[in-house]
Amino acid sequence: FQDIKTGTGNSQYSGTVTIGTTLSGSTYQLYDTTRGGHKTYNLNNATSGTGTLMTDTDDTWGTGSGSNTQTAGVDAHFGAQVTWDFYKNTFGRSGIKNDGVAAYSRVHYSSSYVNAFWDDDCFCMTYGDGSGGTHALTSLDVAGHEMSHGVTSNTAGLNYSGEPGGLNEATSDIFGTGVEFYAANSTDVGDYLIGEKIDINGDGTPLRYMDEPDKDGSSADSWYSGVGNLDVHYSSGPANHMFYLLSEGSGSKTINGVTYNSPTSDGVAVAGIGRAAALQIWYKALTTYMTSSTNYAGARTAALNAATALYGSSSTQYAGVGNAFAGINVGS
Ligand code: ASN
Ligand code: ZN
Ligand code: CA
Repeated sequence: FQDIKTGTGNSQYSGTVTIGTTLSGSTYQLYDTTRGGHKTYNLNNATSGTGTLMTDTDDTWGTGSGSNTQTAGVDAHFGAQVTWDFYKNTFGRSGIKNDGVAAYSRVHYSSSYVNAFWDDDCFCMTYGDGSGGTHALTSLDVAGHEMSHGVTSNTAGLNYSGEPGGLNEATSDIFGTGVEFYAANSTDVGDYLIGEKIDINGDGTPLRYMDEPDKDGSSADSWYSGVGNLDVHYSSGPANHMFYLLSEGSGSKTINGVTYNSPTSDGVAVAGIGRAAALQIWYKALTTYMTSSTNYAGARTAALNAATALYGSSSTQYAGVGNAFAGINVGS
């Protein structure tokens, strides 16, 4: 028989979490039938196929024998679960294709692989174990980032190069951050840093900073002609920066214990409209107004159109979009 269960997961990055599982016969599976049928598989260092569906005897995952193997599965399964809930409850979107069907996740890809990636072809998520196998790439903002690539593919379809590529990457950072804030548990309080838990630089610093992207030494803070020649993970900077300014405003601000100091390109102070409204505007811009070739100027128009549709053209939200884009040197 099959029975819907909620297991207990001892994760690496999100504390002790409740995860959707299934009891099949006398074996529990990482199979969440309440969220589109999401399953988490163990690749066991392979680089193709689906490996084996992760199973357990008592529905308490990540402790006892096999804990090292199970831990990454817990984080990946939880990441897909929170990402599903975030899109459903924030935007009314039911899965990556909005068809009620979940993707699946694969952990333990290759050996000490320092990346995670979404694949449109398998419609699946894959996670490496990280350098030395100690920091799997399974933190919540990374999971949300990667699965948001699937949402972008199935909506605006932003090309993965030039300015559209930067907007594609920023969209994943924006919604990955939305997922992290949405979780709001004791270990995922939410921040405007990307990958702060996976120690990808080996010195405890995050991968990216949305408040001031050039703090990573490579990302652009603001738009300039030629920004599209950067790697898409650096040309994302201006859009990440715009989203921070739109949400929180410029200058110094401490949120959940992290202090940010966000500049504007022209030195003119910008007021935030709040993260909730900023997320709604970016989602509507992505799903209604952007196309595969949208560049930074087009993103400004798309976001203004979204603000008009959601709040009206006389709204503080509409004005906020214009001000935030001005703060990254787009429009005026
Ligand atoms: N983790 C990377 C990303 O989502 C994978 C890639 O390069 N596409 O950007
Ligand atoms: Zn990405
Ligand atoms: Ca983060």
